[in-house]
Amino acid sequence: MKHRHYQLHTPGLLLALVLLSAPAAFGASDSAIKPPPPETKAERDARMQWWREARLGMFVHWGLYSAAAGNWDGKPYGGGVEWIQQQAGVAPTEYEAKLKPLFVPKPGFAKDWAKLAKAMGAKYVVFTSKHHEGFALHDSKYTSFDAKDFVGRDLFKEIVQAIRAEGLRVGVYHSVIDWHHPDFRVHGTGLPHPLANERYKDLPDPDTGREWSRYVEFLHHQSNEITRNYGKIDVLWWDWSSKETEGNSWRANELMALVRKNQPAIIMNNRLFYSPNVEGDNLSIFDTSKGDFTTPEQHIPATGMNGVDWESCMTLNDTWGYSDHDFHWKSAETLIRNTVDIASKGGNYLINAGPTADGTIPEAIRTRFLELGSWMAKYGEAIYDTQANPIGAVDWGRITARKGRLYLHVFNWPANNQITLPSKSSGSLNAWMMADSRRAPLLCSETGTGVTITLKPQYENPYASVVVLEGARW
Ligand code: JFZ
Repeated sequence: MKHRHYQLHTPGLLLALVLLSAPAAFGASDSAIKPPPPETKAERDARMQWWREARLGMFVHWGLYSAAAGNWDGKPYGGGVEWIQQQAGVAPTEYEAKLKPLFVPKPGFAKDWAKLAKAMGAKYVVFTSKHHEGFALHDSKYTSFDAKDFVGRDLFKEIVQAIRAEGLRVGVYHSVIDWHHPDFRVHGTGLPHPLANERYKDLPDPDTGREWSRYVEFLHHQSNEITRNYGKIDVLWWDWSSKETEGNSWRANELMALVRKNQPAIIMNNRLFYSPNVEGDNLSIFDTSKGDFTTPEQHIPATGMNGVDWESCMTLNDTWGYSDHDFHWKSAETLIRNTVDIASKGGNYLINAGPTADGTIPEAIRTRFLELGSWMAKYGEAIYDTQANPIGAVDWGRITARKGRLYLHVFNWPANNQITLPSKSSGSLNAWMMADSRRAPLLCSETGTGVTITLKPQYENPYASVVVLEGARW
C-alpha cells in the first residue's frame, strides 16, 4: 500500500527522497530555442475556446501494463499499476517478453471507447500514446517498441479515427519519461525508473554509457511523428517533470515550438516543466509560457482563479492503468458532483478509464460513466460553456453562470425546500427547475440577506438538482 501513497497521495515524499540523493541537475543546453509564436490575448482566447467550453473529458490509460493487470510474478500491486514495471523493478527485456504475448487488442475496441466518451458527455478524449514504460501506440520509425511491431496495427491511428468519428476532440498523453530507452537515465533525474529498484543495488552503475542528449533527440522525433502523421491533434498532455529534470532537460521550448509548427491550434499542458500544481492548489503560480493549462492531479483546487486554465484529472478507482483487484470505485454521485464542483470553479474534469489488455473498458467503469452521461444529457446546459460561480460559496451546493443566468446546483436538499443565495434582484427574478419542461416559475423573494427560492420536490435529482435563475445581480 506504500506505493499507493507515493503515487496518488504524497508524491512529494517520493520527490523529496529522490532529491536527497540526487546529483546536480543535467540536461542539454537549449541553444536552439525558438521564440514562441506571437499570439495576442484574443488569439489565445480563440484557440482555448473549445477547451474552456468542454468542461468534461475522458482520460484513457492503456499500454502493455494493462496486460499485467496490477500483478507481477503472481504478486498483486496497489496504487497506480501503470507503474508496475517500476514497482516490481523489472528490466525492459523481461517486461517486454512477458507482456507482449498478453497484449492482444480486439478489433474495434477504440470505437467502444469513443462511444462511451460521447455517452458520458465528454467533449474530448486524452489517451496514452506512450506511458513511462516507453511502448508507443503509434507506428514509430525510431523504435521497434511500438504497436506496429507488436501487433501489426497502428493503434494510435485507430484510436484517433474513432474519437474523430464521434465528433470529439483528440488529446494525446505523451510520457517524457521512458523506461525502455537505453539513454534515459536511471538515477539522478528526480523521476522514477525500474532499474533504480533495490534489487539492482549491487550491480555496476546502470547509467554508464547512457547519453541523455540521444534520448531527447528520440523524444523530439516521436513527438514530431505523433503531431505530423495523424491529422489534427487538439491536446498534447505531457507527463511529467521533476525539479531536477524539466524544461531545458527536454529542450522544452524547442519541443513546444516543433509541436506548434505541426499543430498551430494545439493546446498543451505544462508538464514539460516542474509544476507544483500537480499536488498543490496554488493556481497563481501558473505561467502560460510553460503551457496552456495546469493539471491538479487527484484533487480539486479550493477555488478557481480568473485567467487560469486548469484541468483536474482523476482515477476512477486508485489506479490509472487496469488492475484486476482494485474495486475502490468512485460512485456516480461523486463523478457528477465533482463535475459540478469543478465547473463552478471554472475548470475541466478529466476522468480516467483503464481498459484491459484487449481494449475492453470494464463494466464497473461503463455503468458509472453512463450514469454521469444521463445526468449530463439532462443538465448539460448548466455545465458546458458556463462560467465559475460569480457570487461565492453556498452551503446547499454549487453555482455556475452564463450571461444573464445562474445555475443553482442543489446537493443538500433543505427540509423546508428553501435555498438562499447572497445576491439581489435586478428587477424581476425568474426561476424554474431545470427538469421541469414547462418551466413553471418558482417562488422567489428578496430578503435582507439575499434571494430565497422555494424548490419543487417533484423535480429533485438524487445527484444534483438544478434551478435556473434569471434576473439576479451580484
Ligand atoms: C503521472 C503518471 O506517473 C501517472 O501514471 C499518471 O499517468 C498520471 C496522470 O500522471 O503521475 C504523476 C505525475 C507527477 C507526480 C506524481 C505522479 N509528481 O509530480 O510527483
